[in-house]
Amino acid sequence: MAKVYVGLGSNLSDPKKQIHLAVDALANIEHSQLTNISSLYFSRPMGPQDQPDYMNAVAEISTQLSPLNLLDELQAIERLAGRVRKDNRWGARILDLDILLFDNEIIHHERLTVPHYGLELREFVLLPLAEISPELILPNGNNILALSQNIETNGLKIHSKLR
Ligand code: ROI
Repeated sequence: MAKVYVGLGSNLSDPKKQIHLAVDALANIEHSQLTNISSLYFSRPMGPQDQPDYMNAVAEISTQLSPLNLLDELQAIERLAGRVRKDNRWGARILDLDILLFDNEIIHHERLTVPHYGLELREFVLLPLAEISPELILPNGNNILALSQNIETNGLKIHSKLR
């Protein structure tokens, strides 16, 4: 079983509902278990500011799937939520599910880069991650708790519990 961390984000179509539905969908992925979930966080948009505020969370999953098979499952959940993948890398989205960490693996594939490139730069990833796994060490040796304590919080706040 691999221990995987998945980032959840939404800023369209009732973001709170989108994250709740996504958590239920994550709990139902085959050959996998949802083992932990952070609180639901309210966050300001990173990137263009002319888009709604976000809801973000981080889930911990144990899986027997390969990284690319898990990616397929996550993209299927995004599609079910109504997400259309187009050229809006920095724009608003109904649901974003990102593989942040996959055990201690370093993956460079055309479809998938792990650890996620934004992991150490994003308060809306580091703080939820530190909430559920403060002892976590990244493949490059960096410590999640220390990173989360040193990042600008940019108005990030806990909105509610998820489970
Ligand atoms: N900003 C926030 N606050 N949360 C996100 O999940 C998020 N996702 C993105 C970009 C557009 C970079 N900004 C974000 O993809």
